[in-house]
Order: sequence, then structure tokens, then C-alpha cells
Amino acid sequence: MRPDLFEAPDYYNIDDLLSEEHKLVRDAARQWVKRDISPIIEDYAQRAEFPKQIIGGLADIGAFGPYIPASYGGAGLDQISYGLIMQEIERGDSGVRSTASVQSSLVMYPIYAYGNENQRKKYLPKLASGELMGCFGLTEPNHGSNPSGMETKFKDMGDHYLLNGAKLWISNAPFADIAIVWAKNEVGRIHGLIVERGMPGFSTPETHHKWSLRASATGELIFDNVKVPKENLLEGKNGLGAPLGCLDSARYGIAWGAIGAAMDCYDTALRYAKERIQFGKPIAATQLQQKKLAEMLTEITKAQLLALRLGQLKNQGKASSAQISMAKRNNVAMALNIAREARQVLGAMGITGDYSIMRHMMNLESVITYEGTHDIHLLITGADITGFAAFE
Ligand code: TGC
Ligand code: FAD
Repeated sequence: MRPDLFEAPDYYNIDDLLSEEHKLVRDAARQWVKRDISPIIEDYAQRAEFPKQIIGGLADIGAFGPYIPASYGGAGLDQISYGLIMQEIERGDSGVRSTASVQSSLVMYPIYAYGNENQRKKYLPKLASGELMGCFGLTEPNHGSNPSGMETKFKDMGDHYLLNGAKLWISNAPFADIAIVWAKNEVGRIHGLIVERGMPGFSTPETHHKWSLRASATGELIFDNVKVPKENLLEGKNGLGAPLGCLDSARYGIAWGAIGAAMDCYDTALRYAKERIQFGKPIAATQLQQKKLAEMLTEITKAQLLALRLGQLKNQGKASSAQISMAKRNNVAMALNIAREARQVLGAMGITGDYSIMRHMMNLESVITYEGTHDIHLLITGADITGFAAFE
């Protein structure tokens, strides 16, 4: 991998709309990615291994629970700072951003929002520091886009719950210390349970042979008569709206994160196009490559404005789930298209691990699928504007 020369595009002076705190938080994350992620990430992705040594650094830049109050160990930041941190991390690698998204929005958030005070005190500070790592089990082998059909279930046994079932495609599962698991009770109501590594009957086999998110560990969660203490139930909210509420927060972070991957691809392609000489002149001097670069920057700028406005709405508590879906869908598709175009600008060099573009492109194939597929987010927008849900 070549030295990281990244310079962030800001064509519409969006920095002027950020506070000093936003810029400080963003710049700290940017420097950390340059120093601790860029030099190592290609090797870890090639080996399909999660770089565990970065956990402390992620905690230090506030990536674990950016918007969770400081009294529980979080960074106590606003939603725009959260978005900017995700943008910078995903500029390095979507898989690293995945680790942070899951820990923050899918593990810390449900404990904070739906847990009781004992659960908050027991888990949140350790999750914020990275002493404990978590994962989120919603998807099942037979239920991906339609989690309401989940088969994982738990039974009240008097002094404990008995959990049975399986989850698939779970980020961080192979090394997570705890799992937030969504399961149905005897009457079919969905609840969240905190399952801890070491509980007999709970195993987390790793999923191998991925071409995407190779530096992120993915696995299954298998529950074979797992006895879960009653105190591990998240009592504050139940029903499908509980896990979907966590997804709102993670999808929001992804809407920002995808901009980071797109910026990295654009910046790499621009630098390469200026340096690469063909037919006696830089390829950047040709109209066709300028069209690609100009369109990339236009799309990045639109995505930046969309994310920033969504962040303002989120800070005011006014961002709807459908607005978040629109931003996740648009910005991830934008990033994937830019990765594909940028790859072409580099010609054959674009397929090598010397440059980050192909890794971003492959990663984004997962990002456009998880947290609700591109199709599902379109249907969410469709349902919101017409009043007719077309899922079934
Ligand atoms: P529906 O009838 O529409 O809704 C059921 C209840 O949920 C409420 N609700 C929401 N609440 C909060 N946030 C949202 N985004 C919500 N969307 C819906 C809704 O109001 C209702 O509440 P109530 O009180 O009336 O019961 O449910 P549906 O079964 O028709 O499904 C709707 C659909 C398809 C949109 C939903 O199932 C969906 O979003 N599917 C996609 C599944 C998904 O995104 N899975 C992600 C798994 S986690 C993951 O991918 C992590 S990747 C991590 C990483 O590495 O970054
Ligand atoms: P399916 O639901 O089977 O969809 C297949 C295709 O059909 C898609 O193109 C979809 O858009 C389309 N489709 C589905 N329904 C409709 C419809 N009604 N109308 C039109 N088209 C439709 N899940 C977790 O719970 N936790 C995690 O941490 C997690 N991490 C992940 C990490 C990775 C690397 C990946 C790839 C996935 C992860 N997931 C996780 C799972 C992810 O959320 C699901 O893959 C996703 O929700 C889609 O489910 P599915 O793969 O079963 O696809």
C-alpha cells in the first residue's frame, strides 16, 4: 500500500458550517486513520483478519458511543460529530467503520435506550473503552430483509430464560464478549437479550471466504438451550420497532461513512489522473477522465449536504426513519458508483492492493446490502410518500 496522501474534498466549503468541536473531532479521527489504519489495513484485508490492536485507538477517538453521555463512558458528542467520525473511519476502511457502528449504535445504543440503570452501569463504560466488544444479532438464515419472521425464541423458565435459534452474518461475532440478541417470547413478541460469551450452549463460528469487508470479522450466533439470566432482558422497549430503532442510528452513521469511502476513491483517482501520462499528456487533461472526476465530486458534494442536513435534523430529534433510509441508500450507492468509476481511472493499477479503491469497492458491496438493502430502503421511501407498504 502506498503512503496515505489523502486530502479531503470540500467543494462547497462545508467546513464553514461545522463548529470548532466538529472539526477537532473530525481531524483527530482523520489523523488516527492516516497513522494507524492506512499503513496496515490492506495487509489485514488481504489476510481476511480483523486488526484487534486498533480497538484502543477507536475508543480514544470517541468511535465507541460518540453520542452516549460521558456519565456512561461515551464521548457525549452531537450527531454531526458522530457522523464525521464514521466518515473518517470509513475513509480508511468500511470494515473498521462496521466495528465502530456495531459497538456504538447496535450494542451501546440499545443498552442505553432500552436497558435499565444496572445494565447501563455494568456494560456501557467497558464498551466505550473497548474492554468489552459487542455484536448485534437480528438477521437469521431464513429472515434477512424481513426480520419480523425470526425463528429464534426464548422461554420463561421461572428463574431464567431458555434461548434457542441461530443468527447469521453477524459483524464482530467471532470475538464479541456480548451479543444483543433479538428473539421472540412464547407469544411471539420480539425482545432484546444480552447474551454473554461463555454461557453454555452459545457459540460464534466465523464466516469465511468473503470477498468484502475482509478486515471485519463476521460470524454466526448459535443458541442451543442457552440459559440467560432474567436480569439480561432489555425491558425498556419490545416489538420490531426496538431493533429497528437501533438500525436508524447505525444507518445514519453509514450515510456519513460512505462519503468517506467515496472521498478516498475520488482523491486517489484525481491524484493518479494528474500524474499518469498517456499519449504525451496527463490523462486528467482528457475530457473523458474529467467527466468522471467532475461527476464524482458533484455526487460527493450532494451527499455531504444531505448528510449534514440529516445531522441537523437528528440533533433536533426530527430525523424520520424514512429520511435516514433515503440518505443511507443514496450515499452508499453514490460511493459504490464512485469506487467503480475511480477504479477505471487507474486502469490496471486500480485492481491492485497498492491503492485502496478496489478494497473500498468490494467493501461497499456489503454496505449496500446490510442495514437494509438498497431495494428495501427504496421501498421504505415509497411507503413513506405513498402510504402503501409494498414489502409483501
Ligand atoms: P413494520 O410493520 O413497518 O414496522 C414494525 C414496527 O417497527 C416500527 N418501525 C420502526 N421503528 C424504528 N425505526 C425504524 N426504522 C422503523 N421502521 C418501522 C413500526 O412503526 C412498527 O411499530 P409498531 O409499534 O407499530 O409495531 O415492519 P415490517 O415487518 O413491515 O418491516 C419493515 C421493514 C422491511 C422496513 C423492516 O423490516 C426493515 O427495515 N428490514 C431490513 C432489515 C435490516 O435492515 N436488517 C439489518 C440487520 S443489522 C445489520 O445489518 C448490521 S450491519 C452492521 C455493520 O457491520 O455495520
Ligand atoms: P434477502 O432479504 O434474502 O434479500 C435478497 C434480495 O431480495 C435483495 O436484493 C433484497 O433487496 C431483495 N428483496 C427482499 N425483500 C424484497 C421485497 N419485499 N421486494 C423487493 N426485493 C426484495 N445482520 C445483523 O443482524 N447483524 C450484523 O451485524 C450484520 N452484519 C452483516 C455483515 C455483512 C458483511 C453482511 C453482508 C451482512 C450483515 N448482516 C447483519 C445481515 C444484513 O443485514 C442482511 O444481509 C440484509 O438485511 C439482507 O438480508 P439477506 O442477505 O437475507 O437478503
